Amino acid sequence: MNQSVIAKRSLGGEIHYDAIIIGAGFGGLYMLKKLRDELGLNVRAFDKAGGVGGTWYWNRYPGALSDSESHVYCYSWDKELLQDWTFSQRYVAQPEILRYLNHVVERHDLGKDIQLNTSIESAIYDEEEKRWMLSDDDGRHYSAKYLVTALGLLAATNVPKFKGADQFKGQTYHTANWPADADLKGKRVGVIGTGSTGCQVITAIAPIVQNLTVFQRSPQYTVPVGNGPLAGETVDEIKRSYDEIWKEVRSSRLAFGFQESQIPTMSVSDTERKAIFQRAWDAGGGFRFMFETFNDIAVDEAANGAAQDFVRSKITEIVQDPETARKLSPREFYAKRPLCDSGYYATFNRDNVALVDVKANPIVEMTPAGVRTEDGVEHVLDVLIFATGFDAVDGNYKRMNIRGRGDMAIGEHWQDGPSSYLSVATANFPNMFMILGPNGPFTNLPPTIETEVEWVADLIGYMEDHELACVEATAQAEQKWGDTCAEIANQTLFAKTDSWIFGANIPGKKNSVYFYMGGLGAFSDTLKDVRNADYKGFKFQAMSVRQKRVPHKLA
Ligand code: FAD
Ligand code: NA7
Repeated sequence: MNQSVIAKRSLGGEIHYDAIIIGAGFGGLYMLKKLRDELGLNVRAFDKAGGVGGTWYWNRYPGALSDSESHVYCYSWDKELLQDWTFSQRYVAQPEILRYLNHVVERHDLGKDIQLNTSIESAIYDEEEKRWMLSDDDGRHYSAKYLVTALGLLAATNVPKFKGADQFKGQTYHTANWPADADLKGKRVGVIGTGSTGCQVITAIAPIVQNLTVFQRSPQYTVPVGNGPLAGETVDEIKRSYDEIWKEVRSSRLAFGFQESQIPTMSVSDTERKAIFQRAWDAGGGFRFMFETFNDIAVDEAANGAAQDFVRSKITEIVQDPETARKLSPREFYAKRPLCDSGYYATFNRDNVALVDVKANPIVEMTPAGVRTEDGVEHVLDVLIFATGFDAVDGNYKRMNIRGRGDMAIGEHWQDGPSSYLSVATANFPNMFMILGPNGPFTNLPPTIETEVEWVADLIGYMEDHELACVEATAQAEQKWGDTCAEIANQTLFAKTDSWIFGANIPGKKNSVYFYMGGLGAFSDTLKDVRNADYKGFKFQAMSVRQKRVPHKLA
């Protein structure tokens, strides 16, 4: 932006916008498009990253892959792009998703309104001005009537603290902060963590490193991903059917683009059940295995047990060493985010891969040479990879100084666990709209992101049309939505299993409900109902005469 424009906009030292968006991933980019090009607002998006893409900018570790199928892991709103762009595989790897998002930015000329390498440190609501006042890590100040936080659900890294961490002389990398110059070829490498990311990185690097030590705290159920190029006819068929595909996706529970099963697991014979699991195993896909096979794996213990038994039988079949197979076999519910992989269990048949069960034999410290476990063994390493996941959902909110009405910090407002009204708003934080805020749908995420962005854009449009100064969720509406989310989540086995989905992966984090598990279709219906009922659960304030006379809106 040229200096004279900055000077013109800078009234009290800050640069004024109608709306500020934090985050330039799937959510922030679409929000920018909607607010700028459809509502005509003066908008700025910020990201601390050096490029756009969010998740796909940061997670550059070997093997990083979206396990949502590529034709539904994209935007649906640019119909021409759906026809023009062809993903190379059924599931696409990080570089291709990043290329796609960069292409969207270029195509819609979004870049000129995105400020990269800028971390927003604080966002404070000025009740008198009815504006958000923001500061970045360089001491610059901004203000906006609307604040949209698209901070990412899985974006605040979790780096567990180990005694002696600063003594380690080798390299340490977190998968979500992967350096461009990381070189693992021929190195002695350790990986802590066997979640989705751990499974991907372990499988990808095993063939190139000298030796790999996997520090596993919890074994995982994972099924083959079944990746590969899409046949030309399949691509043509998808492109022809996109209207129906999105309609189905948006009204489904999981938004993954497949028919969710209606059959209870125990309604078929043992033989038939195994055949259904086997077909799903052969076809690939973690969410498909859990939700396309039967309709009750996530809610019924016996059904869940059948799925567990099937995966455990595969581990025994694949892994040659019985002790390694035993360690790799989970015993708890199959009720974390369902994983899929490109040969994870078979990786443990390699001579250069060792598995350390750190539940039975915990890491006691990091040493200058590597990692020491309780049995006294020092695992000598050149590189230690943290595939230890994220402080999910509210992590990035707590890392910023966000203050709403009465100077209330968001951490204080969420001291009993994060909450929201419809995932997009929270009481006491007027004109702040969250994309993928707490208690949003647990789904393939781009369709949920689009649903939330479109709804928020409608609400902002409504406010502009009606000359409203601010909107805020009521505490009662928020409480009721939280109760609904808890009621649904508590019917699932996910609630009985420790993972990031319930905040159980971070020591000291409140184990509570972070998602609406009623599905995207039902969520969208609720959003429509709320809008049609004059935004019930929200309260509005009209603009004062002064606010009407001196709008901050600048050409
Ligand atoms: P993000 O892409 O996370 O973007 C948030 C941005 O906000 C980041 O760039 C961050 O730098 C920025 N930011 C945060 N705080 C600040 C601040 N204070 N100042 C400035 N900038 C800030 N989802 C699926 O549906 N299917 C998948 O297969 C899938 N695979 C995944 C694999 C991995 C390895 C990971 C980590 C996530 C995966 N996800 C998947 C989830 C993925 O995060 C979402 O699908 C989607 O990319 C989220 O987009 P977003 O815009 O909401 O957030
Ligand atoms: P996850 O699923 O949270 O996995 C993190 C892994 O790291 C998991 O195996 C953890 O074991 C392990 N972990 C975490 N802290 C420690 C410590 N202190 N010691 C040993 N092991 C530890 O994160 P991912 O990045 O794999 O995936 C998150 C989502 O991002 C994923 O679902 C995709 O949507 C993308 P635990 O299971 O807690 O015992």
